[in-house]
Amino acid sequence: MTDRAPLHGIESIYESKYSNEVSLHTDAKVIPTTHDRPGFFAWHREYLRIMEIALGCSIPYWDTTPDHAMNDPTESIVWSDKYFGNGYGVVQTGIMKNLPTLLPIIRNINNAAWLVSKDDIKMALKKPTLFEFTESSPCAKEDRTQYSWECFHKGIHDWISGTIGPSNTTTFDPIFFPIHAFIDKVFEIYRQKLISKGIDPAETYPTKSIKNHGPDHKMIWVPIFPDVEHLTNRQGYGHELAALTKYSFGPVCPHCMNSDDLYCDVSRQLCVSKERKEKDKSVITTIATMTPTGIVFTDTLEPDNHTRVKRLIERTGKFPFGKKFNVGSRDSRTRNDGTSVI
Ligand SMILES: [Cu+2]
Repeated sequence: MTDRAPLHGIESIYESKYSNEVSLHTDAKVIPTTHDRPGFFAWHREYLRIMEIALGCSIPYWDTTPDHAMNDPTESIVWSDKYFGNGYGVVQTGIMKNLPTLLPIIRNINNAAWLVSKDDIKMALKKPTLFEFTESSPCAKEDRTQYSWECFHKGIHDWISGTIGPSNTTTFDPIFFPIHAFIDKVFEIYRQKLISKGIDPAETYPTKSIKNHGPDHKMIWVPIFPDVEHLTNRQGYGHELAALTKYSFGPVCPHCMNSDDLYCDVSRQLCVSKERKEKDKSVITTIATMTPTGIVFTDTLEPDNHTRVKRLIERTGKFPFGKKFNVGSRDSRTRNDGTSVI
């Protein structure tokens, strides 16, 4: 059994291990059977488990609600050397820097969409049946009350943007895994809610509008791990798989896990992330220039804000990332300035 702990309190995530397991997600055959329908929850649940076996350690979950609760979530301590690293441009700080990934990790936080809030979670957990909880076709509409839990998750991808935005590159930013562990945690809360009402989630796997996502559809794993057992989607909703993971409680007032990086906003009864430190508000960027005498490297200290992304585009051109998730609503605090192509 793995014990998935919340992000706060865990200071190292992947250490030095990160390899091609990420391509399990990005394969063109895999994407249609793992997104936009109930198979999403089954496949991603098993994927987290495979990743944990490959890493030899458990993945913490990133509960985004303390960041959403800030006045300015872009200044959260998670965008610092202690956690995920810088939020704009190429990731050069934090526990995810210098990973041997095939694509650069690039971010452009807060341009679009949203981070999941406590209200979003409440809204998702109120869905009357698994069908409503998992049905994702209205994500492109503005009305958030119509959103499935999968829709809410798409907002996090698009809020961070860059490498994690499109499904064909998303896993190359390892922040993918703490996000998906959080999504899976809420899926588990919903599953337990059904069980407490005497409903078996595997038995009631949605069978309405489930093209490519049928209950007996076997999850696809490109053959990196030839021995991986191909569970069915229904098994992905079942007790046996769920029993392999346990989630610790997330941050709640008044103690907010006694974390140095959270505080309790008593009036709203919400744990809120603290701001990153001054030293984390800029990043040293090394630029290579060709000169007649050879390559010259110059170090510049750039503020970790949106201008860093603009300069990156000027220097290297737009990155050939695929299509982002199509979500209709956005947090009014996002920039929405059209640079979400990165
Ligand atoms: Cu995702």
